[in-house]
Amino acid sequence: DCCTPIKKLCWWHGVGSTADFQKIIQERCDTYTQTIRPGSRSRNCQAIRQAFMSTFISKDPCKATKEDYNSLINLAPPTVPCGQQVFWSKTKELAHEYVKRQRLMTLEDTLLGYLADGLSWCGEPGSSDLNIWSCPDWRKDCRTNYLSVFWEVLSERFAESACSTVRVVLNGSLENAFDSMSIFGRVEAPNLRPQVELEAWLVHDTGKPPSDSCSGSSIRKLKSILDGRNVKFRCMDNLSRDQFLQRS
Ligand code: AVW
Repeated sequence: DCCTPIKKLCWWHGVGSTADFQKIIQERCDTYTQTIRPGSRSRNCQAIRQAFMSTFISKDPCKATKEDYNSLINLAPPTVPCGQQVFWSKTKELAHEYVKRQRLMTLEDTLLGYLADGLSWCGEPGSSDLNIWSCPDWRKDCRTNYLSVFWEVLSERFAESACSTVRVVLNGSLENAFDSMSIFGRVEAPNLRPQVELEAWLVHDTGKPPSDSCSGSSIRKLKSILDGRNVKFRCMDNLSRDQFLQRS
């Protein structure tokens, strides 16, 4: 059994909640609203922290639903100005480096994405504490865990709000730069609105040949998902990391 109670705590296969989760959320929220985007509509960070906690505290960590996150996301929808949106898949660090040099934004540049970036959280029934020992693993325990559902529903809302031209940074050093099982593949690409234009950039490790290209089967699959939604598509390949960042 994956959930043997040890000292009343379920023993899951994933990492436990980040230490000082509440404090980090509050501090990141204050930093974001006061320093990073002071121009943005003033937000109540205490209310956001409380709404975040109440999404998962005291709940079965394997029974997260999208609805659990609705009220939190409605407090701070992950929208960005038209034409500035950047998606990534297996290129997190590169995409963040890229947007820093441009006036562009990833999900982690929106308030909720910024708050949760790299953190882990889960609760347990009958307790008002976070489980700091372990949280459910997507593969070994359950897909409907609070962390996975959070990124899925936030990504869905982020993609639905896209307008004008948006970009995705894909990993050209993988055999399949487009992964239809990733969040970008399952959630973001299929939720782009008609008339949006997606620009895909296939970027490979500097000093190595690329392993996938715009004419490969993975990108054809992406193209067919977009065709079905009337989303325009452009694809740029054969760029090394250095070339990609220098042209930015
Ligand atoms: P992946 P995906 N902090 O590299 O296309 C911690 O295959 O699946 O890319 N974990 C995160 C974060 C984050 N900031 N973001 C996603 N995750 C999880 C949202 C999530 O479970 C952005 F807008 C994901 O499956 C990207 O366009 C995995 O880590 C897109 O989703 C990364 O897997 C990247 O997701």
